[in-house]
Amino acid sequence: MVLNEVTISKAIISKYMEELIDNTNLDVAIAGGGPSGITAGYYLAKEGFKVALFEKRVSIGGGAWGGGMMFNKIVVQEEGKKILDEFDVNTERYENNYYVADAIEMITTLASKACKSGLKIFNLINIEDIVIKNKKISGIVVNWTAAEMAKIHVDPLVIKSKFVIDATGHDCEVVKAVEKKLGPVLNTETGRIVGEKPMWAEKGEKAVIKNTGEVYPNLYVAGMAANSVYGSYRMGPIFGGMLLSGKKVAELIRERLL
Ligand code: 48H
Ligand code: FE2
Repeated sequence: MVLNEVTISKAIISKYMEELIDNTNLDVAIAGGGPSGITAGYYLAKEGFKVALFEKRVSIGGGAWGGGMMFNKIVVQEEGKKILDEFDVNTERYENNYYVADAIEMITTLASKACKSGLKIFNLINIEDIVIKNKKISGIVVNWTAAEMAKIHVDPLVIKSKFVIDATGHDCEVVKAVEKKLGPVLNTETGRIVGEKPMWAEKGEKAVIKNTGEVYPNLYVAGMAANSVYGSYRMGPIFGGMLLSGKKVAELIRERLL
C-alpha cells in the first residue's frame, strides 16, 4: 500500500470536525479532565446522555498523575475503593481503611472506561466563558488553549449545553467566570467564591461530597472546585472524595435529565 500524506491529513481533519459539530449541542458539558470530571463523564455517558469533556491541557488526569509530591501513588478510603473496584483499578490495602492505587493506572483506566462508555473528550480546548440566558447557564464558550497561551485575540466558539459541570480543580474557573460577570449570584454563604481552606484531610474529604451540587442554575460544581467555591479544607493526595464527587454530580444531573 502506498501511503498518501494528504489522505492522512484529510482523515484527521474530517473526523475531528464531524465529532466537534456532533458535540455542539449537549446534555452535559464538563470543564476539566481531572479525576472528578472523568468520573462524572463516565457515569453520565454510561446512562446514554450526550456528554463531552473539555480539557485545556494536552493530557487529561489533572492533578492525579503526580500522586503526592511526585510519588505517583494515590490513597483512597473504603468508599473510594468501591468506585475503583467498579472501574477495575487495582488497590492494595494499607493499614485499616486506607488503600493505595497507582496514579498512572487509575487515570489511564478511568479515561479508557469513560471513552468506551461514550464520553467524548476534547483536549487542548479551554473553557473561557459561559453562556447565561434568563439567569440560567445554557452553554460554554470555548477557545484553543494555544490562543490563550499566545495571548492572541481570537474570538471563541460556543457549545450549547443543558448542564455544565465545573470540574476544573482548585481554580474553579467556570464558577469564577460567572462571579466575574455577574457578581454575588452563587449559591454560597456570600454569593461569591468563598476560597479554599488549608489542609485537613478528614474535613476536606467529607466536605467535597457535601459541596458537590448546583452552584448557579444549571451549573454544577464537582471535585476540588467544589471545596474552593464553598470554602472548605483541602485534603492532599487522597482521591476518594474526587471519585465520589464525580459520581454524585452525575447522579444529580441524571435526575434532572430524566
Ligand atoms: C478546560 C480546564 C480549565 C478550563 C482547568 O485539578 P484536577 O485534577 O481536578 P479534580 O477536582 O478532578 O481533582 C483534584 C485533585 O487533582 C487535587 O488537586 C486534589 C485532590 N488536591 C488536594 C490538595 O490538597 O491539593 O483537574 C482539573 C482539570 C485539569 O486537567 C485542568 O487542566 C483542567 O481541569 N482545567 N479545562 N477549561 N478553563 N481549567
Ligand atoms: Fe490539589
